[in-house]
Amino acid sequence: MLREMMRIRIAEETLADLYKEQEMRTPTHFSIGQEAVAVGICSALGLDDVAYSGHRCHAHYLAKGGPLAPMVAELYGKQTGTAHGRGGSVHLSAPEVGFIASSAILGQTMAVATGSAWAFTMDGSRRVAACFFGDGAIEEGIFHETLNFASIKRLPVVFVCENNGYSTHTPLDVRQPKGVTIWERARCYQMASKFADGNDVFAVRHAAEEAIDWARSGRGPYFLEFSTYRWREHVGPNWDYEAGYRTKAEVDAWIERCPIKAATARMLAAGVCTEAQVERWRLDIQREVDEAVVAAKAAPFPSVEHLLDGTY
Ligand SMILES: Cc1ncc(C[n+]2csc(CCOP(=O)(O)OP(=O)(O)O)c2C)c(N)n1
Repeated sequence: MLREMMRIRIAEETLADLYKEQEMRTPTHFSIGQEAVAVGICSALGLDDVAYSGHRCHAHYLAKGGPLAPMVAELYGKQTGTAHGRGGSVHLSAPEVGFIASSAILGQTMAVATGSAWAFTMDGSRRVAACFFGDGAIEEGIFHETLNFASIKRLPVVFVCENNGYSTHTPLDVRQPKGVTIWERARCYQMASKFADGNDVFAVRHAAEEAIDWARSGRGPYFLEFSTYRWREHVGPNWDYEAGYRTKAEVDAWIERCPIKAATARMLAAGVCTEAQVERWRLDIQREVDEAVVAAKAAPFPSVEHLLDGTY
């Protein structure tokens, strides 16, 4: 899990640096700082289980096993990308590993994941669907319709809310009545729910195992809320200390609580890995990311003759 978090971080930081060259033309939502939720959940899912995401989807795609090179190529708009360069950063997909789709329409994939879970129930299979979304997505009507439907049908779907405190630049406490907590709201639909520290990959993993077992054993849906924090701007590669909607002290306090730093310290203290091993991982991952970038840059753009392929 630590290595996977490092892989996501290094991939995103490398892409954020390269974004300034303006060769990637897709709007890009980085999840630097939020890696523990993606890894804790996806490491507890089986290959046959499926996952869905929204606009901030790189970490979920990679953690579910989506291949790195086609993701990078997609960001460069190339034919070798996951959607042949037509989808960009917010439409990643790798069905072969169960990462079915991501969509920038807030809340949309909650319903689609629930549809997958319904199909699993009809087929009598024991597969589980998981769906990642932010705290902003719970303000869409589809959130309520979907939770209600999933609960009534007792579907094997795990809803994963990454509460990073903001919907674009608007904090949760001015969007919701005082005292509202997201995970408790799921209880309105008689749904099992839990809150945990989203910067502690082990806490996420424990919550994920409980929720996935619950759903797989036919007890119905499960709602998880994790507290976490986005370090960079809402969309784009930059730091946004000057944007005025949050203080530098707030951002810095969350950087101190880096999920990778915390997991590394814990594993070193427990003697289950060494600093040399972590450094070797870092170098190997950086090489993998650099190779994916070189391949993406060298790959062709989709050809004009195929421009309308996949258009209906
Ligand atoms: C239906 C819909 N309404 C509005 C938007 C514009 N929009 C894109 S991202 C975003 C904020 C989402 O916040 P959250 O769900 O908390 O996710 P985060 O960006 O924090 O990861 C909004 C309002 C959208 N994409 N879709």
